[in-house]
Amino acid sequence: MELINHSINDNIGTIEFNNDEKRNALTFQLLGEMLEVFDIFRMSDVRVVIIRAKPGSKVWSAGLFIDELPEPGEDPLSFNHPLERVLRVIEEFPAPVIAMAEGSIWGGACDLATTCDIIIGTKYTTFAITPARLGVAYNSSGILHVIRVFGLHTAKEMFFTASPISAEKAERMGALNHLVEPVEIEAFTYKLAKTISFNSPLSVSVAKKQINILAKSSPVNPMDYEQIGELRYKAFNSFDYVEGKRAFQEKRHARFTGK
Ligand code: YXS
Repeated sequence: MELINHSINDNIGTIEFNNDEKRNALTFQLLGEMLEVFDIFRMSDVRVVIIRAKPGSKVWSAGLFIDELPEPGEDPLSFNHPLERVLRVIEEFPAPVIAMAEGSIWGGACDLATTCDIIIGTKYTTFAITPARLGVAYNSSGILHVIRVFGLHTAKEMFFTASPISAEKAERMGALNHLVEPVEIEAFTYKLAKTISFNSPLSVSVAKKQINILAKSSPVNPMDYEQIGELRYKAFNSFDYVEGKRAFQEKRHARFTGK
């Protein structure tokens, strides 16, 4: 594994991002390594998983690696995208998954953090949902994660502005389970994980599954779903989508036209 470090101690599995120079951007390789580690954890007696960046990281993850966004016309967040596969593995993993997020969280990494069962942060743990910065139309499962965790109005503001919301606001919205001092986050997180690991893993895994099933909102009617597909195709087949990625790569502000 190059882009993540992993370990198992006292039934607690840890995944640590190891891609600082690219601000832990979620490359296909990093996501593939996460899938491999979850397979290892599934075959071990892991009762809690912690996903973290290196101590002192100002950025937990900068989201999807923009250079790997596909050409126009191809869904940048398709069902089988490695990030979507990681999110489904986290949701289905029998043990709780804790995001120990000391730094800022961007784009698809917000989807990753909000899919985890518990998020522990510090005053640096801001959340920025960025599709609008890149001309992308996020997928429905990711939008649902954000609505469920932040609430309708805040989710809209996050998608419309692409601006970070503060850790304090995230805690007020219930998106952060705990907001602790940077120097305390590691001890606090592992203490919480240890408490969970001493409980019945069967009872804990059944509770996770039940809560996930019961929390799912009412099914979207097929017509609406098809319309969403049409709208998303329009976005990821647009000039704005090309311009968003190019502007990032050229380190300039994007000039969107809405076409
Ligand atoms: O110039 P070098 O080669 O050193 O590389 C720079 C950045 O280009 C690179 N980097 C990234 N490369 C690809 N994809 C990324 N998401 C990404 N983020 C960073 O890492 C090197 C250091 O970055 P730098 O100098 O900007 O670091 P900084 O500490 O000044 O700023 C940290 C950030 C996170 C505030 C800044 O890097 C940033 O704004 N990154 C982009 C965040 C973002 O827009 N993420 C969304 C990715 S797209 C996605 O997740 C979905 C498609 S969606 O947008 O729909 O949610």
